[in-house]
Amino acid sequence: SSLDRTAKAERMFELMDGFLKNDPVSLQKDILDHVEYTVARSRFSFDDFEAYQALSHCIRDRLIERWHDTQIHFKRKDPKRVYFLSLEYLMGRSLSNSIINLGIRDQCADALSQLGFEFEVLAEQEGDAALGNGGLARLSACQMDSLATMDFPAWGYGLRYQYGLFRQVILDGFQHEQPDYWLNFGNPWEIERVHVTYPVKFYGTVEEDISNGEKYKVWIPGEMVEAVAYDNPIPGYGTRNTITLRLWAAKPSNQHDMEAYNTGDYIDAVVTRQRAETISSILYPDDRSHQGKELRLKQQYFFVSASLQDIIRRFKDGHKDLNQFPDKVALQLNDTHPALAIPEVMRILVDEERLGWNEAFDITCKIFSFTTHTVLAEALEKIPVDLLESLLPRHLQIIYDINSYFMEELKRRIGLDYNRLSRMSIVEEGAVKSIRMANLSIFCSHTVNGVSRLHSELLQTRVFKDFYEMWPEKFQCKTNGVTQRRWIVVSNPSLCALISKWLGTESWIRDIDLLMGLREYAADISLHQEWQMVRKINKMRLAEYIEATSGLKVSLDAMFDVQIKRIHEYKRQLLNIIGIIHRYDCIKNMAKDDRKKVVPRICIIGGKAAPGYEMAKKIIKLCHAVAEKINNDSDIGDLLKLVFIPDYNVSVAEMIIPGADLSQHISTAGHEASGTGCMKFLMNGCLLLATADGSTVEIIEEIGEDNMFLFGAKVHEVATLREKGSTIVKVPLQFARVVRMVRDGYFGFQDYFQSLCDTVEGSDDYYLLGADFESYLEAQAAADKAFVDQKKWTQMSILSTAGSGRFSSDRTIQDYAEQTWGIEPCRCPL
Ligand code: GLS
Repeated sequence: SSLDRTAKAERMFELMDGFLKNDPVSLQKDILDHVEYTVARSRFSFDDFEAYQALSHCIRDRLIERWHDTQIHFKRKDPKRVYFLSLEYLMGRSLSNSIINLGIRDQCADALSQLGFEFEVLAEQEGDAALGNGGLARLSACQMDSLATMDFPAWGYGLRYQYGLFRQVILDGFQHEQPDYWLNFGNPWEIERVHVTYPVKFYGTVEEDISNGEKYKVWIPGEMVEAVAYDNPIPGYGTRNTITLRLWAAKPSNQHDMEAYNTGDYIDAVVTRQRAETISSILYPDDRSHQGKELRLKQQYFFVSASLQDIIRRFKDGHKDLNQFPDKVALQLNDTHPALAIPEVMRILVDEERLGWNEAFDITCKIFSFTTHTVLAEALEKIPVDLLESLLPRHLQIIYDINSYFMEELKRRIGLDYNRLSRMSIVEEGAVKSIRMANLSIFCSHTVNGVSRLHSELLQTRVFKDFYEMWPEKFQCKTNGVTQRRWIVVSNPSLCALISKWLGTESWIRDIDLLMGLREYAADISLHQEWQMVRKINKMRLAEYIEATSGLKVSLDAMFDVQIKRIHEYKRQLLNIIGIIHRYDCIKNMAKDDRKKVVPRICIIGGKAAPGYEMAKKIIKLCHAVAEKINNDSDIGDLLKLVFIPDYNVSVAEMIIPGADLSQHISTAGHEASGTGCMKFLMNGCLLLATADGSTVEIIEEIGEDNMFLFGAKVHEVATLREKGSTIVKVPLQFARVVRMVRDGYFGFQDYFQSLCDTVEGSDDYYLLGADFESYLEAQAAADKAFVDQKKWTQMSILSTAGSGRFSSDRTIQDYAEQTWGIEPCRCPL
């Protein structure tokens, strides 16, 4: 009986001596226990890495307690839940973030120092969990933190890749990729759930059957793979709530293939089964193009199928009527990567649950919402029909059925406008017949959103115009945000303390709007002094890192000018490098006296190029070639340095961002859907040099144009500039001069750089580097001028942090919860 169960639970709790304690002595004991019993080292002799492992397990135990309580609480309350489906999560490190969210940072530091260890040193032992490419994947991680902190009943689902994003190694200035086998030393932040497994089917045929006089389809699969759950507890800050990020790993199915074993080919049979594991083995490193590869499609379906089985199992544990599904479940598609969930839900409802097609479709359309993260039509995912037909034959049929229903409805509304029908169709005819995953997602979701206001407008007026005109009410905007827990509290502890001191509270860590309170002190001299001191400490940390990685000594008085992000032509790292060459050229040609007026700069660039993206790789090489020249020119001295930071990742960002004075977000207007790096810099009081693209447009509204350095063509001007080309574009002579220097081999590798130069000259300058150059230089000059006036600069810096509240992922998640998912907080009692 339930009474017996309660009594038993109480007895067990007594035996356990209650929850784990967080005073330094208890923590020390637990750490030492883990040294001895988990890491299996002697408690009298263990190194930093072993201490990190033991500490992580000690923290993990505490996470698990809260996580269990949260899951039980959710189960008891049975609220509507949101399931966030994403193929990528860039979690970075977990240790610091966990202890901060658990609220035991100081106790841990004390416990460790008494054992003779330093917390910061141990935290450095942890590798990054890099299960994603860039902004999209880090956004998922930030949103998980906000979902937990704000007590929402949420689950994240994804893939547990064995190889994360490649490591970038630079040899002779060229990028080389090396595998990131991140699980080599174990991962204390996950819990393997050997009993939470589901079969996932592939290939085979579809047959028709008749039952009770009704025809229905049966998918006879040709291959079966097992999905095993790995749970990553995500702790909220200032709450007991700890939610689950469930990542799936592929394992050979336990269903024996008797045929193969009977024929005696045992070795072959085992080897074939083992191949199943490749499904979750590697993250695709290209965030730009989708090449229609079978393995990628397998990954997508594998994760979607396992997640949906899990979600439906949880729903059925307490509910019988599938018509209630939309009252209990919201499914969020993070880009089109998980869009196969749509035909999969239809397949389950129609083929397995035997619901009628219309009823099933009605349920489907009520549960899905879709976020798109791109502006570029060419980046939209398309799956070749041939591929889908062989891998998921039943899903292709369902997609065709959805499409014919869609086309009929369209014809009713717009008549026989064949051009429009073919533009909107889910099926693209052509040389390679394909499925347009975005069209499928829009038609079958109740809401579709962009990730900044500008992006959302572009979706309505350009990318998905036809759809918007048909269903304007579906379209929403959810401007991205980042979590202040990781991007201030974890990565910039000195600034965190300073903010709390001046606001007289730590509440801003959960209630970010309070940051606005800093505006009141923006001109206060004593805040200025403390602010500058904090900035200096962070610059010192960054300078040490630069010296350690590149051997270059840099002056703390120089302006640290940073551009860190994936290398893409549209992000225009090349514009930055051309600007640096121009600056170098100017200094070289200056009289001695004039040089005294030059503001010294340390230009810092970091980012990975997709392995097959040739131009991006050339940009990295050019950066190194230019750095080589400038940094070894004694005539220039400390006036200008260029550093490329290798292997950019989340933890490198955590160190760079707090130490940056200026950061560049200089994409050609209309190309960056949102950008989230700019928000992290803003929070940390770094000034932005930016184009009016993506979320910067909204940043301008918050902090005012005067507090940043804005330049470049606006979105509405870009098309005209491209169309009219040389008739209206004024490319300054300095630009041509710099490109000529590169072409003439001033930085070596003359032949290699020609094709790169071709991309920015004349009508081939698609991203308008030439057209924006003059205005870019003006913005740079304004930044130099402001930097000389440290009082002004500091005030701008304070106002940047003060105005960053709107860009917290807490605000984004609140908007999704209210406007898209219809979910409420469900707070676990303390
Ligand atoms: C991206 C966009 O390119 C970014 O502008 C955006 O900030 C991010 C998160 O919404 O999504 N889309 C993508 O495919 N990778 C990204 O980083």
